[in-house]
Amino acid sequence: MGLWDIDKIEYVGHAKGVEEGLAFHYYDKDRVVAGKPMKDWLRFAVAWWHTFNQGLVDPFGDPTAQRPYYKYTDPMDQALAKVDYAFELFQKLGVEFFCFHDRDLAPEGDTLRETNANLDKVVDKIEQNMHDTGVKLLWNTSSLFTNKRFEAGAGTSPFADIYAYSGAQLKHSLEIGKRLGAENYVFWGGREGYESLWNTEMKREQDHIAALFQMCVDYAHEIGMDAQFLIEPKPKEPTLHQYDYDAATTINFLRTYGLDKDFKLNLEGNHANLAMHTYQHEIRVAREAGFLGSLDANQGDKLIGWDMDEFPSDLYETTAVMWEVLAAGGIGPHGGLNFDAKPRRTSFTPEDLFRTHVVGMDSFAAGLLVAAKMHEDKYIENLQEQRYSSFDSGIGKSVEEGKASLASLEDYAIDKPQAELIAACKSDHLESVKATINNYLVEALAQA
Ligand code: XUL
Ligand code: CO
Repeated sequence: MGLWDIDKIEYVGHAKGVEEGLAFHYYDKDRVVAGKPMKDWLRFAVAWWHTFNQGLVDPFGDPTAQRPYYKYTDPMDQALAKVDYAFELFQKLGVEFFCFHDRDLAPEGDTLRETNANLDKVVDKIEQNMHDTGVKLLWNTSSLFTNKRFEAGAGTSPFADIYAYSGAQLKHSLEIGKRLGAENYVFWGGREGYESLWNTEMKREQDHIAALFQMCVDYAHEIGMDAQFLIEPKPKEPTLHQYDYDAATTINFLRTYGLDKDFKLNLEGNHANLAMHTYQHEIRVAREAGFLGSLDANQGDKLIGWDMDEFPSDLYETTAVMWEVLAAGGIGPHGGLNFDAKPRRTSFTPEDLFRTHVVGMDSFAAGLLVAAKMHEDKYIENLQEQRYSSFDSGIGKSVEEGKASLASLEDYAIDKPQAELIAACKSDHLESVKATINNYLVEALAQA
């Protein structure tokens, strides 16, 4: 049976009699939907930090996770053993990508030189496993927030030694990305922000981190690393206010510093909620501005204000996400769905790691099926076209063609009676739209 006491997860359709949670009912990887196999729309990835390292702690409690490799007590032995467990899990789930932070893989030494040497041993083993299995690296990243030296940030730290260390750490991380053929490279600035404006020079900090990003772009060109660079927005947690607050703020930052040609965004469901947005909102903003890069697949909870990193199970949300993805023709140039998610603290067995991925994969596969049916019928496209149709001719058309002025708008509107203006507004029957979306969910899944 291998290292994990579990069989390969198979697609069973609507078959009964399989153990619930350990088979796919919707994710049929080679099934063609909207012109592409499901696996190519979804490009699932396992997140090393949650799946292999997360002990299932919360701010009030000890870890509860039970993992087979805890029998290796030496940190380096355990780090190397995890590689075997990881690649077997990828294959048993049928996931073709993974993601990691440099510090997820190996323990730190006293100097960066020692730390890099530990890391390289594990990367050697990962490279061999990638070669043997065909599993690919969706993205890697650098943890510039875990170690206490980053207490006040990395690229925005007020301490030049920490800034220099961060650049040095990034350099090696980019080299690893190139070596492993990373499709993307992510920057998440969990400590790039402020706790108080009274001691913070906000613009100076942003100038510093923009310069660091530019150095990364330059170094990637120098070594021929062609991964798509991505920034992952999050408004807060752990830092009170993070500079990459949401998609719109981050796009503004990239344009301000001339980095917009080299970066796109990696958007996460729970981060969107912390910014008081929906996941769909963040994806729409990025998609329409040309910045959709990749997605961290997780969900939050209405009842709690933290980053819960729950595995996705909300079909309404996965449908909305996949509707946007289909509208974009794909997640991004090299994007995928990375499960930046962890089991609840009460789901602590090794088997729960499989169950959580299965629900996440099946929920996105179901969302894809529903959204594809909506696109096939052009349901939303027609609805939106109708809603804005007054801009297709007359005064509306003159606005869209850039031919309108305040004077021409005045000419048009000055003598219009109130009754005519009210008659120009049409009810959108929004509740019926929502009911129709519900019908799509029920019917598309029943037919799947
Ligand atoms: C934290 C988060 C990170 C990034 C990578 O909320 O999402 O795990 O995805 O650093
Ligand atoms: Co994330």
